[in-house]
Amino acid sequence: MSLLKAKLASQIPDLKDRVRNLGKNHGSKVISQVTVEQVLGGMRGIKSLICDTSEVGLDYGLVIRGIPILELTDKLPEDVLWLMLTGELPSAEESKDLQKEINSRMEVPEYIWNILEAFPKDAHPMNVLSAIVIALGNYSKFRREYDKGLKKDLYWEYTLEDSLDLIAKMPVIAAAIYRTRFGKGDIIKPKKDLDWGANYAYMLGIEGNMDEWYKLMRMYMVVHCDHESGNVSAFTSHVVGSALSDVYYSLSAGLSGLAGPLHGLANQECLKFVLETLEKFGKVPTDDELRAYAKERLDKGLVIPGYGHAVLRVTDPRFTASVEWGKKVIPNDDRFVMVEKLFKIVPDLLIEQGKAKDPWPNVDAATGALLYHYGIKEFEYYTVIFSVSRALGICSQLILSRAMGEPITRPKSVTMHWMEHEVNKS
Ligand code: HAX
Repeated sequence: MSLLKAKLASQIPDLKDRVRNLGKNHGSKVISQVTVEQVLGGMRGIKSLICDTSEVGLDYGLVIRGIPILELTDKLPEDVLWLMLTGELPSAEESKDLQKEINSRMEVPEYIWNILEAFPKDAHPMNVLSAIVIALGNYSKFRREYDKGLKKDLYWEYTLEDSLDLIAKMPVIAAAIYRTRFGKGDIIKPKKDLDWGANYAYMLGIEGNMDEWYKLMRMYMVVHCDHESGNVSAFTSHVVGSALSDVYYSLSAGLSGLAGPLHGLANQECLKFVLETLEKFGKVPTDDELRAYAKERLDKGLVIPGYGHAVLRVTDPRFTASVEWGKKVIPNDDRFVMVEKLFKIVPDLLIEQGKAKDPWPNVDAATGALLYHYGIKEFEYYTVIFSVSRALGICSQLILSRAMGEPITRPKSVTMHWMEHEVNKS
């Protein structure tokens, strides 16, 4: 048994007890009320999900199991996976064991390469990724065992098995999508002696300062890995998983949500906006030029990608992590200079416009400039990199949800007529 599985097996009985006690002793306690505005406004702020892997404070951002994300940026992504699942960082031995476990599951079945080949050359990389994740589900151990009559107590074990299989294969598939889709040459196989994040960086086939590139990729994988469970991708995966669909179906559904421009696709939209601006001005524009250009965009009713957030009301610490990296390593790169200039200009413009509740940069505002510098210039690919990282959080949430024995998700909807009648009663 892997050390991670053994650790979870020792912790899960207590988690189950806590769930049972909460329901039994406090089941009718009110913890949140719902207003009409919240129903009309995308369910903002309604406390209706349990997620232990991480929490997001509106005035401090992402905290993973009690540790602010900026204190985790030099950790290995697999160590953060362990942290999300168990609540503790792993020892050196536990970390090595998890790495070994992941490395032993990286092989991708042959039929997946045929599916990859069959996609049209102009397919969006997220479209390809979502489809391939579903296709991998043919090997779901959870589904196979469920069909044989799996006991509920063991759901989490096979969800863990599927999750480790899928997490191991994500970078292999994602790198293959990059190389095939953008004519980069043959697919590169993983190296057995590299950690998960560095292996992904290696398989993309980038040349240059590999040590720095590996470090950047590990940091990227850590900062994008989770953002509690109400965001579109995690919530979608949770809902699909609650029907006992396997991890492959659940993650693929979540990634389809991540592919939306208001969510993870903002990652590509940000660099697109930066490149278009540089092209329009033929140089880094002055502050006044950039202010006028961004305002024109707002006046046309378009969003400024990388700014605003449904929960946060401060600069996203994940943006800060990328900017700190950029300041150290690529301070004079035009794309990075643009990121810093936008940070100086956009919040005031959004405040002046008075619509966005959060005028500050989010996770997506800076990473594109870093990836571009290291040679990943095809911005349509950026959300795939985000997805590889987000698989860590989404899978962790699914494993813990099964461990807690959560039931199928089924909120109540109401008709417009019911709502109008209800508000006019009082
Ligand atoms: N530029 C222009 N207008 C913006 C804006 C931005 N960056 N952010 C919010 N607004 C507008 C909204 O479009 C909305 O306008 P309408 O009333 O005309 O519809 C108004 O301000 C109120 O929106 P809000 O309540 O502040 O924001 P929401 O919670 O509804 O949405 C979003 C949050 C992140 C979707 C939003 O801020 C946005 O569209 N930002 C740009 C896209 C982006 O960067 N997305 C990535 C978010 C992080 C993430 O999930 N990454 O994966």
